[in-house]
Amino acid sequence: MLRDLLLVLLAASTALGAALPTTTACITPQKRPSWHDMRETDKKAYLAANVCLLTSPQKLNRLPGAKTRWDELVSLHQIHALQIHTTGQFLPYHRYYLNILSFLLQECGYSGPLPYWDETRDAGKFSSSPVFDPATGFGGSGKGPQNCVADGPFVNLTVNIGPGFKSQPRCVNRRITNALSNQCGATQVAAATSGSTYTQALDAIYSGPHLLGHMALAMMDGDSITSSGDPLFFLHHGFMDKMWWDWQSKDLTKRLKDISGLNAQDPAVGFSEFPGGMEVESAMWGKPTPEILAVTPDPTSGDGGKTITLGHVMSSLGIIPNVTVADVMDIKGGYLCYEYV
Ligand SMILES: [Cu+2]
Repeated sequence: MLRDLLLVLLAASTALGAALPTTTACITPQKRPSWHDMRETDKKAYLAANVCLLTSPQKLNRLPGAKTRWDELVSLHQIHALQIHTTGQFLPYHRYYLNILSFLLQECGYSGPLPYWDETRDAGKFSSSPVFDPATGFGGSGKGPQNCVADGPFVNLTVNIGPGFKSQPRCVNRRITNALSNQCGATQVAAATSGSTYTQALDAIYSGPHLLGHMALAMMDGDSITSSGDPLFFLHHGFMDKMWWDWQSKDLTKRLKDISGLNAQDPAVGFSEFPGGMEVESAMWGKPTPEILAVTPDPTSGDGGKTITLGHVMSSLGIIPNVTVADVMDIKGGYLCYEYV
């Protein structure tokens, strides 16, 4: 009798617990368009908000070298660089990173969707893409010894984070190489999203369209640590995020939970695209300074070991709340609420 009563009480409390929402439901996903398909007014509003961040003062007072709000975003990438490249964190952290930009743009009055760049439409001929239009795009290939952008909205603007682990004022710079951009075509994208496991998709996206796109654009001196200084970075990474989602969408039941890899670089490997491991690679961009190390989060947070799990905690160091990998696995899961069109 007593046991039956306890079972009823237990069932009732479980039902109550289940009724409590843990996150808001995603009813109307925001539609993220390719740059090609955006209205001119929306393009201009997006670019203006980026310029606003590049020219607004920093707010956190704790990110080394950051002078502007934009610098804080770039600094986050610098601080996390050795945790989020050539590791299992690559795709989830950059998805979260896009969401941080989305939040920051709202501070500058832009609440529209983040655009991405469907690079397959411009593969092999990046420089003639509408993305680089001087009036309604990001401006074109840089000029002069520093490859500073010479037209478009980011002319004469300064980024104070980078190169590498330094913090020095630099112009927004890039150099487009059309021949490398043919690796971002539909065939290559299909190949990058054809694997059956997260590890396969991660490696193929990272070493394929992601890397070749970076090489074709050489944003911020082609620097792996701080290439997000060029606002164009987020259009390229929107495309990478879409690629991951397209891969996930082929088998959501399995792939919304499929995560694997390390949560920080293996020192013997470093960045997979460079030989020699971390020590040799540090000749290119230096090592994290004591100031950077002082604010670098523990890469094993939420994992309890060196392997990334769904419980892995990702940090924006106070720009927006920290989240777990589980929170960003589904772009329509509630914490995130968008789709690619
Ligand atoms: Cu990155």
